[in-house]
Amino acid sequence: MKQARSLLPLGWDEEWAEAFPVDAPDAEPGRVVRVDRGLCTVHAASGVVRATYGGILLESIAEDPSSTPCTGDWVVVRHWPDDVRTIEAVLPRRTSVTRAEVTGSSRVQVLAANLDVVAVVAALVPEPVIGKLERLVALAWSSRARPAVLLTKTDLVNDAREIAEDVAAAAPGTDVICCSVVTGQGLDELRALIGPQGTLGLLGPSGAGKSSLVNALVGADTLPTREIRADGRGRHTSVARELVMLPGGGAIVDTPGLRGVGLIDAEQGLASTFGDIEELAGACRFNDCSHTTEPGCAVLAAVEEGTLPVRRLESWRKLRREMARMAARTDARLRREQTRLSKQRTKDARQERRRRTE
Ligand SMILES: Nc1nc2c(ncn2[C@@H]2O[C@H](COP(=O)(O)OP(=O)(O)O)[C@@H](O)[C@H]2O)c(=O)[nH]1
Ligand SMILES: [Mg+2]
Ligand SMILES: [Zn+2]
Repeated sequence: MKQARSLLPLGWDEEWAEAFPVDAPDAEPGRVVRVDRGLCTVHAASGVVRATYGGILLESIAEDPSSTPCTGDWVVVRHWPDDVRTIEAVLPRRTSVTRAEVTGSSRVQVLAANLDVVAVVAALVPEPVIGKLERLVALAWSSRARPAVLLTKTDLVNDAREIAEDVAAAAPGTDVICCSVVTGQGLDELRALIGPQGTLGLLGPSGAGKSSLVNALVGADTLPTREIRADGRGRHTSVARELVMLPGGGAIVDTPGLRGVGLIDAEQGLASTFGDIEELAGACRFNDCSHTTEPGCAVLAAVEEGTLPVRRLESWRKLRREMARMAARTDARLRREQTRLSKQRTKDARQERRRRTE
């Protein structure tokens, strides 16, 4: 623990120290700051180092790609006599923001790990689309970190309160903070939310103001911000996810524009984001009520009474459909793999028989 004192502002604590699997003079803990194709920048106890993947780690990556180090991971760094550094292991993640890998695969990619707060960032101008926010809030919940919503650019609107109230109603149990890097509004509140040892992750489309927030909290221009297009949308550039340390402790991770975010494991997130609907569903007459046409449906009754906005029910349905699609894709992949294996076994058995009769 003593040698890791310099890691305290990055969130190192007793629990991490206990989870650290080795006790050797050439091994030390560190936190991954960024990853560039197999080469990690790690903030280790002894300073910032660059490290490649060690043999054991490569083996476990081959078995399970989600064990690839990502920004925010706590890792074991080994120092070799020739000054080479390798990452030998990734400590079990407390939280992780994941997305499904593109094009039909049901594998997940971990975008950032061990975030304490995951904030969905949306600009007040143009006015945020609640349905899109709800999706990202569900993703934030599914990370197991504390979710928050940051409504940026308050300096551009007369009254942010009404929008903030709509957002708060759509995201129960979530801190909603209105902020501006121009006036400084909300920045103290955000700083307090992170605390001296916490890590904040930012999720949201490009142009929302994420990099500007990082720069405002760091107090220097560390990340490039981009001029916005005339139509108000940000240009798409992919930015490396980088963990930036904050003065006074704590850290912040700016994830790039999350387009096509898949929802694996979002079931839990969905239940939290739509807690009101899940609760109503408990009062439906039928256990397997789909809340579409069934008699005695408490969800439909609430829509009828006007206590549940129909738009909210629609968002919930849309997310459910998306999750069902993802689950089906996972099943299809499993089936394909099973078919391939059983074909291989038949072939092996045939060869074995032939070999015996020869
Ligand atoms: N007026 C105003 N503009 C902002 C604010 N925050 C960011 N912007 C502008 O919005 C644009 C996108 O910001 P940026 O931080 O690059 O967004 P990112 O893509 O989410 O990282 C830039 O032109 C910023 O100057 C704010 O609080 N007020
Ligand atoms: Mg940016
Ligand atoms: Zn129902």
